[in-house]
Amino acid sequence: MDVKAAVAFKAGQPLSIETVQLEGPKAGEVLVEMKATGICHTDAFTLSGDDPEGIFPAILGHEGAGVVVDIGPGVTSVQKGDHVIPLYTPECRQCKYCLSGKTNLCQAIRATQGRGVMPDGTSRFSIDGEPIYHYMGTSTFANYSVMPEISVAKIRKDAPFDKVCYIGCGVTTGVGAVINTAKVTPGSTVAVFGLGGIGLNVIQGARMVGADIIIGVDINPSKIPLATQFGMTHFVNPKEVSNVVEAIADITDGGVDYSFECIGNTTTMRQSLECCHKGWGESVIIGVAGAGQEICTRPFQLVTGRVWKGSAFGGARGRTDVPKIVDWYMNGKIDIDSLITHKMPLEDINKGFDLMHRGESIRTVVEF
Ligand code: NAD
Ligand code: AHE
Ligand code: ZN
Repeated sequence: MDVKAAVAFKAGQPLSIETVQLEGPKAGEVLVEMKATGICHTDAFTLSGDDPEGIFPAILGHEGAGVVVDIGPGVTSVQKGDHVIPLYTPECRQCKYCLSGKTNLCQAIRATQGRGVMPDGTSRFSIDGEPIYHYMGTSTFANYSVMPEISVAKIRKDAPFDKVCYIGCGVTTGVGAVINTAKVTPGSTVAVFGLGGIGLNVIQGARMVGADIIIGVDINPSKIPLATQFGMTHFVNPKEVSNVVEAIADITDGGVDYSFECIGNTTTMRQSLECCHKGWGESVIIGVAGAGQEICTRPFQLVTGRVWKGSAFGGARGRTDVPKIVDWYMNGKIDIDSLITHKMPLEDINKGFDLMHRGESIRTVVEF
């Protein structure tokens, strides 16, 4: 079938709206009619050429919501008409990783997903017979996309697509990092580096679990009002203090219990470790850094009890946890609406990237 997609032909170039041919779902796959997709900084990261796994031409996008309109042979967990959120972190419930109970990083299809193809090693997208690659197993910047059955979470039908698409990445990543990865406890002190689409969800997660002090760190002070609305109690602008780590230590009597890096900058990653309290503070790296970049600190920081860890998709097991987060939204436990600052049709998707780069949006949602 012919579908409409925003194609990334080359790193560093704007996306191009194209008619693309899409093959139907093969065994174990589903065809999803995309209703809405968010634009995450990771899409911009890959488009920039900084992603070691970036492949072109490709259809980016990994924060979608839609309806299953066809299923391939052997599909049992979803049927036509089901509403779903695509999962860039699948949940097969059978691989060593899923069965470990220790991680959400299902590896059942990770190798082919990273090469931009379906589990059988081929792409379903093409233009004039030339393959267009998938992205993160989801390719949500297309009005139809094919993905493995294990890469969709079935959700309730009354949830609005234009809001819950954000649960496909940003909401789950931020809230989940607090709950699943750090397991922040009531009364804790927390620092959040980067008050964008991820960091604000870390803040709402920290407030939800009862953190006492939530310090936001950002070079863009226009983020202050929304961050405060979501639970930030203190703000540190790195451009206005001589030492970010000391500024955080001053507010918290020596350092925070938990910090979260939501920027993807190796300097702020180091600060996020070193602003943690001696003996127990934990720093969670969420931000994604470019090819060849490395983090460093004095090993003494770890010897003296600080912990450095990372979080992908908020430690969430998608098929199990995503429907619950949709319920949290529908029951008013979490706010998504305030974070969706812009909406536009697919034709304008490059404007969404521009808004992000200028720091003027939190989340732009494309509606099909
Ligand atoms: P965003 O662009 O919405 O927000 C980034 C924020 O960081 C902005 O508010 C910006 O002003 C601020 N910032 C930039 N440089 C800064 C600096 N030097 N010091 C302080 N603040 C600075 O991006 P986002 O969508 O929130 O994504 C944030 C990061 O998280 C990206 O690296 C993205 O790739 C990554 N990410 C990771 C996961 C995961 O599962 N680990 C999931 C989603 C996104
Ligand atoms: N491809 C990059 C890494 C990108 C990355 O870390 N992706 C996150 C999700 S970001 C969503 O906005 C992730 O889940 N990583 C785990 C995984 O298996 O990809 C690189 O450096 O190669
Ligand atoms: Zn993302």
